[in-house]
Amino acid sequence: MDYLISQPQSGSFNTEIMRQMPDFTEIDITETEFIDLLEVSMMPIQQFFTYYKCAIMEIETKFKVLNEQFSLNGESNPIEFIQSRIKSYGSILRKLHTKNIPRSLDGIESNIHDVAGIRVVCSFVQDIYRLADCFLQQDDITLLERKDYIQNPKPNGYRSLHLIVAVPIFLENEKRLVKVEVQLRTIAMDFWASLEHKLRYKKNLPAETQEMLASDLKMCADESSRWDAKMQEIRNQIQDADGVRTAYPIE
Ligand code: 0O2
Repeated sequence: MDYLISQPQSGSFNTEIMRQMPDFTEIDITETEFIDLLEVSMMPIQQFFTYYKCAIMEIETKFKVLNEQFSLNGESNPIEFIQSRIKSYGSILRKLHTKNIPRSLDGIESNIHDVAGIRVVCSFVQDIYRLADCFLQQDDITLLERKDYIQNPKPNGYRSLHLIVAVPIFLENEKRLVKVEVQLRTIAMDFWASLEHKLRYKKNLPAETQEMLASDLKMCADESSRWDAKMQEIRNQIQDADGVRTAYPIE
């Protein structure tokens, strides 16, 4: 699923809901009544996804604020771009199936942590850790899980810092805590992950070709990791020369 602000898509999830609904053709109701019934049935699902959209807005704003604040210290903005997405119904259903989770809104809420996803892309690795620390210090953010695939890349070469957090959203009569997955990466990590993602979903390639491409991608991942380190080193030297370096150790 591409990271953009996107509406939940219709698809297999809707098909599943429709399958579980009574056969209205066998009930004596008008088309208008049918549409009304359908709207009422869909409402809890729409409401459910709206909470995630609101949580995305909250978190996106937090990163935009940090981006502005960093630039006040005479540094350039650390964030190159932010993307977000609501996980597609198909992708949610696949995860429910793989993890043997009940197909219900409760099942999704409790077990799928990346229904709402935000990707924060920076130029430099140190900015990722600095932003993550500033973000996690905010008293309305609860860290549920941290996976550091930068310090510990996946065997295929995937690198990113993942934070699963809970953020409150304030509604008319209630406050709800909503889970969001934040992925922080450099431009190089993002470039690599987009290409690798395409390979992952190419099922029609011969196994031999898949293996060869995976091995090439691993080499690119190692190379891009070296680039990130070198670019960071160069930036540190430039900042030292300008006297604006903010010492920030990478963990
Ligand atoms: P999509 O299409 O981005 O939604 P968990 O969520 O903890 O139960 P999971 O899903 O293994 O278990 O968590 P993990 O490994 O932290 O991965 C979550 C997301 O990170 C993935 O979501 C991808 O967006 C990204 N990701 C993780 N590993 C890789 C990888 O090897 N390559 C690429 N390109 N992206 C990766 P989804 O649901 O897989 O996909």
